[in-house]
Amino acid sequence: MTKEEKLKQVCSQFTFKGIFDEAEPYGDGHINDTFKVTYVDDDKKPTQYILQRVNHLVFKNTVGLMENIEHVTSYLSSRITKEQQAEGYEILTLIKTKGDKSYFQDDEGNFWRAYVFVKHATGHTFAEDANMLYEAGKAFGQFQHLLSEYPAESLIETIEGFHNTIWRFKNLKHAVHEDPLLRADQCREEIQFALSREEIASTLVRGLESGAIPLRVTHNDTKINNVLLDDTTGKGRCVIDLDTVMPGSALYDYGDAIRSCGSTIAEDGENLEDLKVNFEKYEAYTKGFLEAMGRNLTPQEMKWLPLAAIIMTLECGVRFLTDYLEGDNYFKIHKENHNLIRARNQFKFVDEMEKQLDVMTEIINKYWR
Ligand code: ADP
Ligand code: GN1
Ligand code: MG
Repeated sequence: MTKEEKLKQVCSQFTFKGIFDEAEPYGDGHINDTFKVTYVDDDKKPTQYILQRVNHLVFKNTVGLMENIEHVTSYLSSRITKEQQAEGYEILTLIKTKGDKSYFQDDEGNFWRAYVFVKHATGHTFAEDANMLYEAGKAFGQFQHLLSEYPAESLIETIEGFHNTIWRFKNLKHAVHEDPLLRADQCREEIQFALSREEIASTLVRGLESGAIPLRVTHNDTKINNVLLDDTTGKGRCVIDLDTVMPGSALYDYGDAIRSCGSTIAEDGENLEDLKVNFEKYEAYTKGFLEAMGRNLTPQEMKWLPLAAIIMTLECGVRFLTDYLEGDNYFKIHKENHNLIRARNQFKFVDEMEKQLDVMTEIINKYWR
């Protein structure tokens, strides 16, 4: 069976309307396999859908994960305000299978799911325009605000210890020790950079443990291409990639977003001398996020926002470096040493933010509400 025939067969399991026309790979996520599927009606009018093969090596309890998404999306749909809808903001919507389930498991054990395609909107991997980041911050802030009363204990942890930075460092040390591909010698400086910051990196995890910051329902993967922005108005249209929605910290979401959009170059850019904090983008995202979510945050959360940006960037660098040492099993790579390039980039960003912590704090203070 060709890939196209396989996709067509999978599509036939879902309640898509019309006749299958085509399926093509879509987006540049690092985890799942995503396809844009087109169906046509009798007049050849096309309707698009998103079809995804969930990465079940990453998400081991795929059934529990799909239950999380079902519950969270239906809750969000009941909470979204008329004003938000009027502004074009929408909730990601699952499309059921013909057997009325939210996923289809094929005979090779792969899990497939489908979503309504959000039209005329884009998830930007690198946003040039600061206003886009204001809109992205507002959308992620609104998302978290809408979930602020959701019972966190009813959600499963789709990846155990996902943002447990203490555990992430343990994994790095294990990978350095095992060094299965003899890659450690090539990145001694990066390993040292990370390990010298191990103590500070545990601040958020310890803060949750001690109750200094509250546990909330959070997105946990607030990379900037996980919010679709309207192609015409630039406004936030839909928060996507809900696989990691689970109990977490608001600081994870803020910090991870700054990690992904607050630098002058892309996540895998190699010209590190050009990598600086882009304060215009930093401020735009912060303003949007705090306008939507600031009222919910405690003083301790507000205080730790800039530190969270540093910690989440460090954590991601540690994850890229660990994956590089282990043989690139987790993140999709598109060139040689891709994960090492990404790790170096994240660590340079950490270094820059450490030098700019005072300026970042001043910006937070401007929007403290
Ligand atoms: P991954 O976990 O691999 O990042 P995502 O769920 O983020 O997977 O999807 C990958 C990409 O597919 C996104 O960055 C976005 O460009 C696109 N995408 C996902 N869902 C939709 C949707 N409902 N409508 C339009 N585009 C989507
Ligand atoms: C992955 O799935 P995607 O591409 O949106 C990863 C994030 C990382 C990010 C780095 C489930 O995000 O945690 O921060 O790559 N998602 C998962 O680009 O591990
Ligand atoms: Mg994604």
